[in-house]
Parts: sequence; C-alpha cells; structure tokens
Amino acid sequence: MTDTPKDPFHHLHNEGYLAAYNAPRFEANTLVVMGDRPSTSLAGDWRFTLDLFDEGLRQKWFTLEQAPPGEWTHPRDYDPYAGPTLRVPSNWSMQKPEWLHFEGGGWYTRIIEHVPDPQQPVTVLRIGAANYQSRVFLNGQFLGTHLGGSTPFCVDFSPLIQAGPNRLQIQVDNRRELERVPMRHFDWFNHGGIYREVDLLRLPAVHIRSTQVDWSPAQGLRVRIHLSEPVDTQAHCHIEALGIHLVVPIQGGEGEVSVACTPRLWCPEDPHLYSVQFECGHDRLQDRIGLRHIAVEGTQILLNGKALFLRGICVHEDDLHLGKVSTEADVRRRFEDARAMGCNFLRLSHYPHHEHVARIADEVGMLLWEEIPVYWAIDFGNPSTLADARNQLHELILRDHNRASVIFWGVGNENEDSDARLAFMRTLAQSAKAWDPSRLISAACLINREHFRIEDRLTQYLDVIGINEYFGWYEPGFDGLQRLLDNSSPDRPVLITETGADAKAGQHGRDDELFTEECQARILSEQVRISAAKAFICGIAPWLLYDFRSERRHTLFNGGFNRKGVIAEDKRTRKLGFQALADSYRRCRP
Ligand code: GCB
Repeated sequence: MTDTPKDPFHHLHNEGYLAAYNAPRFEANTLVVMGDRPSTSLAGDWRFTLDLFDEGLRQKWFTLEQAPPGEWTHPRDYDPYAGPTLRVPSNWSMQKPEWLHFEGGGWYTRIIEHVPDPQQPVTVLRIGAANYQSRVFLNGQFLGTHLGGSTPFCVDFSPLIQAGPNRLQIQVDNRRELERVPMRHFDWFNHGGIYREVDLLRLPAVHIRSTQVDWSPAQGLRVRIHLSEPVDTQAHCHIEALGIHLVVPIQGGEGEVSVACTPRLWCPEDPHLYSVQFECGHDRLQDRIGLRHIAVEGTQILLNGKALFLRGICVHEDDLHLGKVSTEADVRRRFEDARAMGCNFLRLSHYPHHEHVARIADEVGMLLWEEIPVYWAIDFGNPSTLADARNQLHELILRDHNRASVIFWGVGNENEDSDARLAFMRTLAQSAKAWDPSRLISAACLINREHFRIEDRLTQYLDVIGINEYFGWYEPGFDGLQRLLDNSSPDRPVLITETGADAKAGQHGRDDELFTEECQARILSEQVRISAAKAFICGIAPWLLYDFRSERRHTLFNGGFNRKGVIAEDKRTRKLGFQALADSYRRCRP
C-alpha cells in the first residue's frame, strides 16, 4: 500500500490508491462447479452505500471495526454496520430514480456466521455475477478482485474465516472504462451491483472443481474431471440409466476417460437429460446432462447428424423493474414466447446470461448461442484487456460446458477490422476451441458494404460465420441483401445473427412508415423470405424478442428504449412483427 499511516489525511491526496486493489485476480481457475451441491445462500439485505469518489478504498472502510456510534474512537464517513440496506441480488439502478444512472462504486457489507467442520475445511464464496469489477474483503483483509460483469467467480475464504461472526465486504464498480470488455460504448443499459446469487459452499480439502461431459459418434461418451489439488487419485462418474459406472484416473488433479455408448440423444424435439453423478473421495455432486453432437459439414450445421435450420430470435437480459436480474419465471417466459413464434434457437446477446437460462433451455429443448461482450470498440492492443476477455470466455465455458442446449460460443460482435482486432479475436476463437472442442465457435462478422459481400479476415478461425445486417432498416431496401447473398460463396455456414427494425407498440400506419408495427412486420418477413432461400444460410436470429432500455436512444418513438423487440418492454404486448415472424418461420425449411 502506498498510504503513509503517519499522516491521517494522506488519503485525501493519494491518487495512487487503486493500485493496491487490482490484484490478485479471481479467475476461471478458481471456479468450483455447483451441480446440486448444498450451499448457503447469502441472498437478502446487505448494508449498502454508493461511493462515487472511492472513499471506501481511499479511507479503507474495510478496516472499520463494528462499534455502536457511542463507542467510536474516530469520526467516520461511513458505518458498514448500520444505515441503508440493498437486496442481493439486485441492481442499484432499479432501487431509486436518482440511482438509475449511477456509475461508480457500491459497498456491500454482511456478517456471516461460521461453524468449522473438519470434514469440510474449505469454505468458498461464489458470486453468480456482479457488474463490473468486484473487490472482496474478509475480516478487514483485501482478498482480491474479479473483472467481468456477467460471469461467476469464487473466493476461497478458508485461510481467513474464523469460528463465529465474520465481516464480508464487497466493493462493486460499474464504471465504463477503456480497458474493459465491453468498453465504454454499448447499446444496452449499464446496470451496476451484485445482481446474481451469492452462495457459500463447504467442501472437502480435495474437491471436484469442474466436470466436462460430452458425446460424439467417434469418441462415445467422454468425461473429464478437474480437482482442486494436483493429486493422483481416482474419481467416479455414474450414469445409472445407461448402466455406466466409470473410474476416472486422476493424475496431477486432472483426468479423462471415454467409453462407447449409444444414448438417447438430446434434441429440441426430445430434450432428454440423464442424471449424472460424480464422486471423488468425500466429494460428490450430481448434474442433469443431455448428450448430443453438433458439427459443421460444408455449409450446413448438423445436430446428431441431421441438418438443422435455426429459427431464432435474439434476447437481452433486461427487465423494466428488475434490470439485469432474471427470475426463473422471466426466463421461462422468454422460452414460451420464442416457442410461440416457432423458434428453436435463442441468441443470448451480448454477454453471458444467468446460468439458469441454459439449464431451462436444456429442459425445454431450445438451442442457444452464448457470447462474451467483445462488442464494438475494444482496446484490442491491450494485453490485459485480452486477458480479461479470455478469462470471461473461460468462466462461461466452465460454467455451461455441460449444457446440451448451448451449441455456440460467440467471441465478438461487429468489431472493426484491424490487425490488433484479428489477433485478439483469433486468440479467443482458438482458446474456446481448445477449452471446448465439442461446440461451434462463431462471431458477428463484418460485411463489405461497398461491394455487398461477406468479408472478414476473422471468418477463417470460425466454424460458422455470423452476420448482422439491417437491410430494410438502416440500409434502404432489400436489393443489398440479395446482392450480398449472391456475391458471397462462403465455405462454411452463415447465420444471420441480427436483423430487424424499431417499432413502437401501438404505432400503426403504412408499412413503409418508419417506427410503425406494419413496417417492422414487413421488414422481418422480407428478411426471412430472402435469406432462408439461400442454402448457405443456416439460420436467422432477428433483433429481438423484447424492447430494452438503451441510453443511446431518446427519440419520440424510442423514449430511452431500443424498440426492435417484437414484444414491448412490458414483455406482454406483442407487435405485428411477432406474428409476421411466426408466419415466416412456419414457411421456412425444417
Ligand atoms: C447492432 C448491435 C446491437 C444493437 C442493434 C441496433 O448491430 O449488435 O447491439 O442494439 O444493432 O438496434 O442497432
């Protein structure tokens, strides 16, 4: 620390205060798989304050001991033990109108009781997501920090936690900064705070850190297990319904085994899940896992060997009242609405959504695209930005590897071409493939708008080329789309990852009148008709299911929302585009 303890006012002048709180990092290698493990939820009211000037870090609020105000030895600017509270999980932006646009720090404090258990000496804090940087303090000590607003991270409390009450403090910072992912400019709302579940896990000294199960016709069932310690031992994997009982030899904490089997394969029409048990010593957990195979052959995507056309829709994680908090009911509604349009596919844009989305998709049989927010401008030349993006991708893959519904890892969206961007995104694509060879890698790539063709150096590193195009809306008419499709002869499948038009629900008029429901409906119908006719187009995911808050859009029609939803922000009012898309999808190839 750079502070001089002798001068009690040093913190007023110390602009180097942040340096002490940017390491160590909680990264993907600290994650512990949840499965059905018992855990203690820390949901509820935490002491909370916003902290625009970072007084908490400057003054070290985490060192303040609990004392009733009458017993304070020094005046304080903040009392972590008294005063306002904030519910975890939630976004502070949704709590008070004057907090809506707050971008800065927020301090959370909570006392946790600990009863030591010699069978389970490891205590791990797991945070589902907090936007964007989190700094964790236990009993007055800074433990480390996590970057990334949408992926989970774990903190090992074992070295510091004591029997009895322990003081847990988390500072969360949602400032938009140049080196972050996403950077400063994006078309969704920057909700701050701890907005997904926080849990405490109690674990044996050697425990299972991650499990990866996949199936392919060539390799059969493959199980990989990763332990918390670099030990040589044995783990077990049981799939009772298949009569499979595998011993997984572990060396240096890692092991892998494959076995031939012919399971009932998971697909949207028959989303069959197997109950899978994992065991290692005293540690055991269970998961429900679908087995299926996804591959590319020429310009087609094959699911379990059969060609697949993706009838999709994009969706943001945004709620008028809850912000980025996704309840289970809300997630189920997304799938019901998508299903009512005849969709078999959702693009979860533009960052990792809540982990129960893929779990429910597994159960209801919906295919998913998951992505990290490498969106628009990114500081591509900055190695620490790359490390952050790569870590977010790794955390997402470890979290959702066993979800059959997830068929794509998206590594970016509409990023301007440059050598630095190519190197950055190539690293992401290659890392994703190395971590998970069982899925397709894609990104929303670039098109040449002068010569109307798909043109992006990145495509060579992808399994499927995603393109966002807004012919009929940002670009007039559909001739451009037809030319783009006719001029391109890709050697791999192309997915339309976005297209659409804004319409204000209830605004009616001619179908060439901007912002009317009729205009949006016509554009969506034309888009599907033209693009689905091309054999190399493997699917389409228009932009998007629900209108969402966006600070970039303040016209009379938009009123602070992106209105390309086929359903309004109340998530109930269907626009004409909803039916238009349903009709178009009914006419599409299967
Ligand atoms: C895009 C972006 C998406 C925007 C959308 C729009 O291409 O990928 O995030 O919200 O266009 O509405 O303009």
